Amino acid sequence: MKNMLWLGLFGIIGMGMSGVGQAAPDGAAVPLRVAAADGAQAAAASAVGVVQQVKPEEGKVKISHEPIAALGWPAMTMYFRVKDKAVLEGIAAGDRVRFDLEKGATGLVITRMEKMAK
Ligand SMILES: [Cu+2]
Repeated sequence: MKNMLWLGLFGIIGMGMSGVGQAAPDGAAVPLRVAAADGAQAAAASAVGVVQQVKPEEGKVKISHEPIAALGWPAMTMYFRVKDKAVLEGIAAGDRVRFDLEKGATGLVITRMEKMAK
């Protein structure tokens, strides 16, 4: 995994230096999200899942999420806390969502959530 990432970075740097490379014809040049770029931020991850239950008054949401590689988590159904209850506005059970996680003082919290096309 790590080796592949480094190879990828080398490839991008190489293209930049050659001055030739725009996007590769086959679309291989997917923009890398380099998490290390903002090292001051708490470790964060982005994930996708389906909302099972929303508890706005408790600031909690139950999500069946897909695997989260950045955390080494498999797919599972679990409760998350939200950093701010406003995150849950307009969110209902059955919604497919993309959400961002941030490591706070009391564990992981959801900082942002958006509905996806079903
Ligand atoms: Cu989980």
